[in-house]
Amino acid sequence: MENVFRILDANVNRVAEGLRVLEDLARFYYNDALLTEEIKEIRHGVRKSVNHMYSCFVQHRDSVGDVGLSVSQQNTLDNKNSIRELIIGNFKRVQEGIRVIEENLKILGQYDLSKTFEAYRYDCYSLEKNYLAGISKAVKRKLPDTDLYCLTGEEYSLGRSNIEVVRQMIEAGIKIIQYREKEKKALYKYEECKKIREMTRDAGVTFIVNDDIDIAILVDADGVHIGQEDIPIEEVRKLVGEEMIIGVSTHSPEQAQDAVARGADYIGVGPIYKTYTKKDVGEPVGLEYLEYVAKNVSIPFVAIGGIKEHNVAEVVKHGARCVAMVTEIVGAKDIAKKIEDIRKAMRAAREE
Ligand code: 3NM
Repeated sequence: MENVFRILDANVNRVAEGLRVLEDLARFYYNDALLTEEIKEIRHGVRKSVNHMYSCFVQHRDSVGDVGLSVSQQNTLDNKNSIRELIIGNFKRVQEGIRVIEENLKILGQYDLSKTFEAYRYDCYSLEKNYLAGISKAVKRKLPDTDLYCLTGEEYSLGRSNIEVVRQMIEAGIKIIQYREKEKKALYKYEECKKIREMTRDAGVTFIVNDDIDIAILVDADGVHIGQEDIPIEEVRKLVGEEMIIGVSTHSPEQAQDAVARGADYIGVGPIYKTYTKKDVGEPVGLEYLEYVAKNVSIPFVAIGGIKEHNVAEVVKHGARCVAMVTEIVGAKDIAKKIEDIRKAMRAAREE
């Protein structure tokens, strides 16, 4: 019977520590005050409800003599590859720990207290659901609410490297940048993305990698952008997890609805005008499709394809809050001035 206290002590600590991990992620990683408060309440509740047995717990504690310690230090089953896995792992630990407490309290004849823990376990099940939904919201928050989305294109960059062009984009205050290079070998793309990831992270700029899911994962990009003939969105999600942004190029209302239903975080809408930058893209879809998306699509969208300083006002007037450009920006002699002029034109169009 004495060792029941040892089991209770170990599990109360396990539960409270697991809850603390979850609480700190909610607080410092996701800045979610509501979740933080909910978890804290359960954690305090757990500690308080066994307070009357605390001295008994400590008396029976024998961490040095714990036969499970060396086993746990040797196995790698506990490795966590993502924050999502860390969250799920800790919820399981908490729920299992509570179950052990419930059962052992029954042995001690403390049925009412056992019921209290059963209620905590159910609270944790619904908390886990809310927590995971909260992560998806956090992903959306990483998509900046911004006017200009810039893409690289070294062959149009007047002899400047992608790194140099990205540096100038960041200096000009661009908040989202996509690395897009169709011709380079993987090694060079990887090296460039690694560098751009560093630069964008330092500047608080969202970084998206086109097509190469492996590179996006390896450099810890904020997102990946895929086309209609790439791996299906659900499969990409399995690879990148819940926290990475998935953007999808769409060219028709059907494709837009399909991308939303399958879990895209934002869509590209285009090509609005004729473009020679994307080699395999069809004829322009025009402003009509853009208007459709502005009225009917609830997730963020970005207009793209042949957009220039001289026609950006028209795009804004047809419902685009964010526009993406390749050649107009990377091909400008003075990138900062070009960005400033485009922004001026967009502001004027919005105010008209
Ligand atoms: N995607 P530029 S059009 C990368 O319609 C890309 O999905 C498009 O380049 C689409 O600004 C496009 O030089 C190229 O026209 C955009």
